[in-house]
Amino acid sequence: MESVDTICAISTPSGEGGIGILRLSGPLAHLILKTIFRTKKRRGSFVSHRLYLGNIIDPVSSDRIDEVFAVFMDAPRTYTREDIGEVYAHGGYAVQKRILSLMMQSGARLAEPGEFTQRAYLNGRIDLLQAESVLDIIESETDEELLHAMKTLRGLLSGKINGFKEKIKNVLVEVEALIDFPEEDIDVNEKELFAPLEKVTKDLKRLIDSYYEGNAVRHGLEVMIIGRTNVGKSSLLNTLLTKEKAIVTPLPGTTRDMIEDTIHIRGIKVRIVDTAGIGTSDDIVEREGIKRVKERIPEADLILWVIDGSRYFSQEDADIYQQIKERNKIVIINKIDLPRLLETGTVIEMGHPLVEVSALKDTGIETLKQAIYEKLMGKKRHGSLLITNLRHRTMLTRALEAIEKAITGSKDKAPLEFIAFDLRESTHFLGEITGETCGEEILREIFHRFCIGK
Ligand SMILES: Nc1nc2c(ncn2[C@@H]2O[C@H](COP(=O)(O)OP(=O)(O)OP(=O)(O)O)[C@@H](O)[C@H]2O)c(=O)[nH]1
Ligand SMILES: [Mg+2]
Repeated sequence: MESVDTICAISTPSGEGGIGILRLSGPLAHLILKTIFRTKKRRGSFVSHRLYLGNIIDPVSSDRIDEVFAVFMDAPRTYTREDIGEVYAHGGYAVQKRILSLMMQSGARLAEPGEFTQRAYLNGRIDLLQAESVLDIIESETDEELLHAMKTLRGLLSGKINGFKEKIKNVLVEVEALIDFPEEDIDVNEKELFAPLEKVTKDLKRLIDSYYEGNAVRHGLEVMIIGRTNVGKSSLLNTLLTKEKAIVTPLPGTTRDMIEDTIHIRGIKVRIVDTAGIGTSDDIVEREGIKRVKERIPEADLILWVIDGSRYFSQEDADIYQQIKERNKIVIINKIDLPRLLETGTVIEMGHPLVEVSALKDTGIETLKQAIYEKLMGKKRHGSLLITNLRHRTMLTRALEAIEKAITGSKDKAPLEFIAFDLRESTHFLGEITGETCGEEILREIFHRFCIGK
């Protein structure tokens, strides 16, 4: 697809900075840059991919706007596969705005969000999966997220999906041959013919399953701190966050609303939620707080159940246990810096693991973090390729369903036309992930999530 116009944008974040980068892409990119960029010696001819020091000059008033570096990059060895011009200016707002408007006066149009990457995709330099991973890289907060986004950008996930597609297509070709030339009486062993699909099904399932971990890497998981009043829930939140986020007082019933913040544990984003102490209360606000906690318990990925080690196990603790016993949980005995009154035996039977901490003295917190990580991620370390995007999971699931239908059809001796249809469907869904068979609507939605200038 040929893009006709030339786009421009400021690619660095707005505000003051050391440098500000402006970009042009399209057939007029070099011409426009030459109109506004002057070096001492050189006029008109620049070697591709080489950095030149010079000035940005207003071609109408001859005003000197800024001293900059500029680079001309010839298509197709560029990000968009079009001619690209870039300017490294001083990072001030006025400077960048002025240069941008000179570019526009000289014939460029302001780029839409993600339009450079969209052109890279439309011109076949990257597929849709890779384009989306560019956004993931920009938005990565943890090393782990970045690692997975980079793997996708390198095309590893695309390779895997294309591999599935190839295998399905090979089967499809044979099925179509059988449909087209039934009279040839080709000697086929149907079992052998459909065998590769079983392996594709297995691999697809594994990839779909990786979404839980992938999603954890990408969006984080929710961990709720639960317990009766005054056991030190808010203190624990603060210690985990290493800041005084929640109010802590010696009075029971201090926390009423849910208070939450995010920490990173070994590359996983964990949203920790402190809650109102569960118990019987006459206070209407506290009762509402408790109601909300109970409603949210089923949504949490993990419960941290806090018990006060310096007090006896109470009926209230036992009641709370009833609420969370089916949940993924860690039992925490807090206040171990105080003399122990809690009978640990009772608690050990109630859950595993059991972690002893002092939120006040910051003891046992590393062990707790390790336990949180293991409880959330389990043994599930796919390590290799993960899917982190709901759109991808949906399409993979549809592709899987279509293949399973084809396999069932082959076993039930369904007409070959039906089987061919299902196989074609599955390759179509896989194609949507990489953008090969993707509608305008989806493209627009994806690229509009980008910032301008990327
Ligand atoms: N000695 C000791 N005191 C602690 C520890 N953790 C919390 N406390 C104290 O216990 C009291 C209650 O702490 P909070 O963190 O407010 O307890 P909470 O569970 O959030 O209480 P509510 O919000 O009322 O349900 C405060 O006086 C804390 O200083 C601990 O590990 N050791
Ligand atoms: Mg509290």
